Amino acid sequence: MRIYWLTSSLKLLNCNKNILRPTGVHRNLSATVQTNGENTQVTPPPPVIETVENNNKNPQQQRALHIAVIGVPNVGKSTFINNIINHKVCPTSAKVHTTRKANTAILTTGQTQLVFYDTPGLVTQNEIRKHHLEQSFKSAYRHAIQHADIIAVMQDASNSWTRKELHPTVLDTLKAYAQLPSFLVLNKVDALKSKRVLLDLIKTLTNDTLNGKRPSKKADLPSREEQATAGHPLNKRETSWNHFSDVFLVSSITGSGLQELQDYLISAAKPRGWRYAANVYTDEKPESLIVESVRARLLDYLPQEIPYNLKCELEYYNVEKHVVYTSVVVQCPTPRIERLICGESNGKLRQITERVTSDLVEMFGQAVSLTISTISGGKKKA
Ligand SMILES: Nc1nc2c(ncn2[C@@H]2O[C@H](COP(=O)(O)OP(=O)(O)OP(=O)(O)O)[C@@H](O)[C@H]2O)c(=O)[nH]1
Ligand SMILES: [Mg+2]
Repeated sequence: MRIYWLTSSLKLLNCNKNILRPTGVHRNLSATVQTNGENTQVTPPPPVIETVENNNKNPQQQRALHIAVIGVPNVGKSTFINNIINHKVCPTSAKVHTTRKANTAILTTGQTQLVFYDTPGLVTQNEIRKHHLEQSFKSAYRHAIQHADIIAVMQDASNSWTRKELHPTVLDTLKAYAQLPSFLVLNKVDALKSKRVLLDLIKTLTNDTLNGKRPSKKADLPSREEQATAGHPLNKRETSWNHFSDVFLVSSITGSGLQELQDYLISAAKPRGWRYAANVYTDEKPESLIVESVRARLLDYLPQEIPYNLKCELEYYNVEKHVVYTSVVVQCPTPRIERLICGESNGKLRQITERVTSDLVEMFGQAVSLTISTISGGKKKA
């Protein structure tokens, strides 16, 4: 098992700027404009990114690795993926449950294509019920893992309440897919006052299997009976995993440690044809990225549970002369909540709109004209 320390602060961002030219989300799908309930097909927008220079067009020489990134809500999975591919394709927010379905993010460099599956935070059935989450929450990460060659388990190293234990949902997932290799990513190390806790944390989470004496196959996992006779009471909750092949310490925000992780994944890639063209960063539809970006910023700007009860819908989407024109409607359950979103003289809504617009400009690499309107009790307010 290897551990990767923080040695390469911000290297990734600098390095990738050379590999990937200024970019946006590639889309070759025909856009659908919805106006007054009618669907009109419009010409697909031109690709908005420059093609990454790729000298390796021969599929025989291509390599690829598909990585499922899993972890409990808010550990930084989406931020990590955006920064490791050096491109914003996954909406993020400071609140939990920002990602609601599996998103794909792609990095193609040299001969290798890395495909990351961003997943919703792992939740129990009880949490799904309690927070009115869609059942797709569970199926989304299953879908991601089923398509993955390797699992990245992300843990928030800065959270002193949760960092010492792998959540039961994470362990259940690892057990269910024990045939897949996995590695541990301790994220948010920038937020730690002292890095001294990290070594203990690694020992705890890996069950001190750093000395290389760990079993590597599912068949090697001890049975419940063996655990009991080995002095592990059956009712003792498991909180660690013996089978991580590596541990990485990263800060997805500063980029620290991401270059090593990228190199590791590139070296683990298998000889295999690429699933996506070299100039594609996501297979997500732009319409869906727009709605998810609005939703993510509403989570940031509105207090407590309020944003979770809002419904966002795309009203219009079109690309003309390299400008994305789009509008999103936010359905509010009550006029009071609508007033809260709009703020005095619509100041808050304007702020949210500006913030989402700059997110979308970053995503698409194109000018964006966005309108967000609110609706409550059937009355619309732009
Ligand atoms: N300090 C610090 N904050 C981070 C880091 N990575 C992510 N965050 C913050 O953590 C919060 C959650 O980030 P996300 O990327 O949305 O987390 P997530 O795991 O995708 O969350 P869900 O989609 O809700 O499961 C955001 O406020 C991020 O800015 C990091 O390395 N350091
Ligand atoms: Mg997320």
